[in-house]
Amino acid sequence: MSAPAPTEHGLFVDGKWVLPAGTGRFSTRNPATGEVLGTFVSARPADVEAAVTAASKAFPGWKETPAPKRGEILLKAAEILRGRKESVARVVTREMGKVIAEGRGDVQEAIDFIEYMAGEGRRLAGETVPSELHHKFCLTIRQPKGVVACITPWNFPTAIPNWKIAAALVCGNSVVFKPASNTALCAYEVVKVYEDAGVPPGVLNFVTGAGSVVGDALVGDPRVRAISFTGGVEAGREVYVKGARQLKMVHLELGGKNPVIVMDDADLHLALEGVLFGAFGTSGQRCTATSRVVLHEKVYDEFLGMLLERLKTFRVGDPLDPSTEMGPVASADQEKKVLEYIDIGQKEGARLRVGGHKLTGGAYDRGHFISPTIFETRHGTRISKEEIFGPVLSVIKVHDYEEAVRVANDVDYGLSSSIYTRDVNRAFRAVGDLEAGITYVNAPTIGAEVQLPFGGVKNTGNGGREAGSAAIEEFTEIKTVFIDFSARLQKAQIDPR
Ligand code: UN1
Repeated sequence: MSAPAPTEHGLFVDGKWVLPAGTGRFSTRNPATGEVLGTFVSARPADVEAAVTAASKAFPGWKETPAPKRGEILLKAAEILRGRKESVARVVTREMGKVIAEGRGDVQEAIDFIEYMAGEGRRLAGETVPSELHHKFCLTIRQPKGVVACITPWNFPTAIPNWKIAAALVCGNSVVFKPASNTALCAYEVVKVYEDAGVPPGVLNFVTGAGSVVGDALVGDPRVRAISFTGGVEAGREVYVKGARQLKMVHLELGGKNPVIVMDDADLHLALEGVLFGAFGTSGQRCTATSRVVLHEKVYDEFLGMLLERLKTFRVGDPLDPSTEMGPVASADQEKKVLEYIDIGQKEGARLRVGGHKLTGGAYDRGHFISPTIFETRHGTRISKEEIFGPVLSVIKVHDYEEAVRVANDVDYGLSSSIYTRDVNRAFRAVGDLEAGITYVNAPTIGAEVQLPFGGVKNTGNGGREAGSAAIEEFTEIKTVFIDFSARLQKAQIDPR
């Protein structure tokens, strides 16, 4: 039986799906099987320009739409996505490779956030403060920024686009959405939800293609007033620099090298489950993934032994099979990069304890499967400091809490962090001491909830946060308003006190 031809998906511009003639096409593939899933347009700069024009035209009407009404459309989108949860989760798993429970989690995170943002339609609060003068009101209101670009990665192909799109929309912005190419089908599903929920034409536009062409054209278009980007550090830096030339607001969410500190008084069984989930969940391809265990010397041998023992029965395979614990990595490029890092680790003298190779034979041969990998290494090696974005965990021995914190902090990133300890004083100290945007106590580095701000310090970003209340900061301008009803000229700072 031959497979059905993959469906061709267009760009979504001004409320219409368009397949521009004369442009190239690209396809997405299942990283577990190699199956082609969909074909998409490699948009040209002119196509991006058309999308920005549509968004510019639609902006005034959307801005004038009462925010609670915008929220209602979002609520509808959340309902629609909930109805499609299983089918979209399967698209996530087939296109990106995370196991089906995590595929469902990805979609659930999207639903949660859209719902949360729908409620913002009835808040979007400013502040009212006293004036130093008589008969004068001082207040702030929140206004949309205008046309915003949402540029998103492949590792959370429904959640992260929605973190951006739902927040941007409820705040009254119009959006041009550019997803990672290898999860374009997931992105298409996201756009369909908003189309079906009744977002007016031009308010949400969708362009696909290479970052170097499509992303570049978007970032360079002077009509795009803000850019929200999640991805790698190098691409993020380019977006930041290019956006800066036009003084755009650029929001960056970049890498991580997230540590779990396991202290000598930790519940080791709890820590074991947390480290495994943090390191090998989503095949280690989360910005929040646990890529280092900073392990107290007193429990070093015992905990490492437990990790190695548990990995003997760890099931890597078909991500659609509910009993599978880890699927493939997301693409041939990822596979190459992760294997290169494994090679680097071995060359720099780290001790490979388990894994360290591509899985082959049978169904493995069709996909990009890498065995869960653990290195023992001293702090300072490249594998202990650089983001790998794959199922590779570095275990580092430390002498005491102070050294653990020093090691945990001595990297260029600062997204997530964690400590396992039963000592409440130490736990609270760690909350203050760990240089990261997120700290967990007795829980893994992954699993952030949407109603809280998400983001990090150092090279993880440029200071902003998304999700939670921070999402409103990201997508609005504050207007400060003075209303003088004294019917005379009053002079702040100058009138007699
Ligand atoms: C990411 O990897 O960029 O906290 C996002 C988590 C998820 C989101 C991760 N809720 O792991």
